[in-house]
Amino acid sequence: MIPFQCPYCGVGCGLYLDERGRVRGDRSHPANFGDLCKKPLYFPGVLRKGRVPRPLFREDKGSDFREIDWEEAYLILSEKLRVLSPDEVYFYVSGQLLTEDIYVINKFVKGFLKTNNIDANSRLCMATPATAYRMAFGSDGVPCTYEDVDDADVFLFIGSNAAISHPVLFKRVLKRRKGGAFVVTIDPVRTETAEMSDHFIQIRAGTDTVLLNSVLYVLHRRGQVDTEFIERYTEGFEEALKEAEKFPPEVASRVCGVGVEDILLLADLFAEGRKVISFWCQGLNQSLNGVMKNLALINLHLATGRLNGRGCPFSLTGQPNAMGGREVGYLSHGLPGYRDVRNREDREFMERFWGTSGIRGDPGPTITEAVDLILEGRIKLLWVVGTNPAVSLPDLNRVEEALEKVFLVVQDPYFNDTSAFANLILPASQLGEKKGVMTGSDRTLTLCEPFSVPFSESKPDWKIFSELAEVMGFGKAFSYGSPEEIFEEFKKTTEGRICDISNLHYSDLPARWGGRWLYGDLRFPTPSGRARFHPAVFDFPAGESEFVLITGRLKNQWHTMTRTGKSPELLKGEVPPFVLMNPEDCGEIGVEEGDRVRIVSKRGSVERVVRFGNVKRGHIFAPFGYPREFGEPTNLVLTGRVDPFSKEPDLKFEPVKVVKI
Ligand SMILES: Nc1nc2c(c(=O)[nH]1)N[C@H]1C(S)=C(S)[C@@H](COP(=O)(O)OP(=O)(O)OC[C@H]3O[C@@H](n4cnc5c(=O)[nH]c(N)nc54)[C@H](O)[C@@H]3O)O[C@H]1N2
Ligand SMILES: Nc1nc2c(c(=O)[nH]1)N[C@H]1C(S)=C(S)[C@@H](COP(=O)(O)OP(=O)(O)OC[C@H]3O[C@@H](n4cnc5c(=O)[nH]c(N)nc54)[C@H](O)[C@@H]3O)O[C@H]1N2
Ligand code: SF4
Ligand SMILES: [Mo]
Repeated sequence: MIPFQCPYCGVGCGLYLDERGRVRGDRSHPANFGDLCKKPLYFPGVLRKGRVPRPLFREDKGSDFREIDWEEAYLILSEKLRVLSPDEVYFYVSGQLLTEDIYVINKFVKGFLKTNNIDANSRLCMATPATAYRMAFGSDGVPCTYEDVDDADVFLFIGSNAAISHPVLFKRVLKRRKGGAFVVTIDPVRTETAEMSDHFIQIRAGTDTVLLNSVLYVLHRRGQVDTEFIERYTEGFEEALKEAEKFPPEVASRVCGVGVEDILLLADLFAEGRKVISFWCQGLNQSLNGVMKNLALINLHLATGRLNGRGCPFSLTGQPNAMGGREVGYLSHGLPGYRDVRNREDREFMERFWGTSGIRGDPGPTITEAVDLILEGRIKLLWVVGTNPAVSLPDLNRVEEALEKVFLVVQDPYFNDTSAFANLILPASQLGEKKGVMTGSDRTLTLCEPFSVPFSESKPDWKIFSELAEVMGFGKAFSYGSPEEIFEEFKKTTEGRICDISNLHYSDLPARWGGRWLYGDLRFPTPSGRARFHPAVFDFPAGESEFVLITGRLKNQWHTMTRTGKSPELLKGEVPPFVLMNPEDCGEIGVEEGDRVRIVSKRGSVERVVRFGNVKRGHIFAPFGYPREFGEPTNLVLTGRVDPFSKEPDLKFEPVKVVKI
């Protein structure tokens, strides 16, 4: 039995390969107790399909690639990195790498190249909840764990289609529902999750802050807030309430397009439920108003004392190791052990620890800012590891221009849409071919054992960076003999921190940091020791448009389909690229199911086949992950305006027109 964590969603299911090479759920794993969904079943079958066999290079993007060996690849890279200034290079990494991989890359970039020009695809995903958690509780990290599902009696899914995005966790909730728990879903689309809920609130996209403020208003008016909890453990309630008072139910009902009774019901559930868990994901995160949406929801938990044994605001992690990335600090401001480059003590600690100096104190640009800097000619080398920005970043016409312009290194197991723009393609080994850990949504670390030798000449990501570091003369700091040595080093950076894993060894995993409840004693790592309310300000341009385009996920496909898209079983029903539309909206513009339409924004347009669905009037829903092999990527249409606090792009609200072809 070879155990590993599922390479797909953040539920972090423990899996293993049986004697016949089939993927099974690990009964002893606390995230899934043997359960699993369909996607990983087909992983071994695509492990070796369409892989990059060896390093490929072309100086000039007009010419063909030539095969090179690793030695030449390292020489090319070390030469480039020597000639360019630290501000002229940029690294874009991923929540799908192993912790050991990201730790080494982060150390290489922030500690030794001495630049904070690094970001991760978490910028498009978890930057918002990481920001909101820190604002409210003083630290990032989900306060409760999956165990808390098993005795909760009210579940809220807001901006989350967990039935397809986090299926095993959702099944755990459904089990509770059978036992009498009440499930509410809030979404502009009647999703799979909504279908299986007790109550569905079809909200107008972008307006959650108003709805949640209104619930706080009602709770307060009815005397249903937990005054004792507020006084003893929190601060800032009055200011938050003042903001909420702008939104009586009649007002909120109009702004959000929901019933007054929906708002009252939510208030009742928060007031009267025994234990209330709110799950949220990208419907709240990927929004211009994203951090405020998150805070408005956390405010409700604080106002009703819904923490620990009484509930939890539970941000669902998207990628399998985005939590590990947060522990390692891979965003442009982070350092290992939940440290921050802006904090001098944190920098000094890491400098001593790494035996280096000069870690920069200013966060680097985010990935969307880096695209601008490339176009301005200020970033000249971009190194992409484990993400596919040519499909997944917003405003793709602009991204394509930047990818054309920059010296592009793509480190990936597979050929993908981004490597089509590359100068240098580096074959990475993937999960199943390398050892290391990942951390799932509820802070559980799982050790992934390899079940195959690395494909062709591919190497684990940590090894590529360590070997380059040696060529560049960073020497001893990167002379790792195994991933375990890296883990042993990394874990020391967490000693005494909230994410302390310093006493865990590979042999102890799966295990979780932070205990069952991160704030079990209701003392919070804020200066005052109290959790903080924040006024959740609704600042969202209403804008006149024919339709609002929402983008999101497919049930059986993983993002840009480099693995799941190679499996015919998983493609069934998910191609050709489609758009979900309300039949009445279709009637008004003379479109039938099966018609082809063009979705047009200020920035670009894509062609899609119409499917009827229960989408709120005036909204349309399109999956985003299709690579060019299947049609035009959805993100050609998106503008990429960002939340001012988290700098996460809004990928869920694009004003568009729909034109019949
Ligand atoms: N099958 C599958 N599962 C996945 C992934 C995958 O690619 N495929 N990816 C993983 C990753 S990285 C992530 S981040 C997660 C994402 O998981 P989810 O966030 O659950 O997925 P999305 O489809 O992006 O968006 C969720 C819902 O938000 C709704 N929504 C849009 N705008 C609003 C709004 O303004 N308010 C509210 N209340 N709702 C809104 C959408 O209609 C959609 O139903 O999934 C993970 N799991
Ligand atoms: N419109 C719109 N856009 C979105 C979203 C949305 O909801 N709407 N969601 C956003 C979110 S939440 C996310 S998380 C992103 C996801 O967007 P991406 O990160 O671009 O999507 P993936 O297809 O998961 O890309 C992962 C890449 O890593 C490679 N890979 C897998 N394992 C390894 C490894 O071990 N090493 C290396 N080097 N490479 C590896 C895969 O082959 C693949 O090319 O998309 C974002 N973009
Ligand atoms: S629920 Fe998520 S982690 Fe679990 S098997 Fe499915 S994709 Fe993998
Ligand atoms: Mo994500």
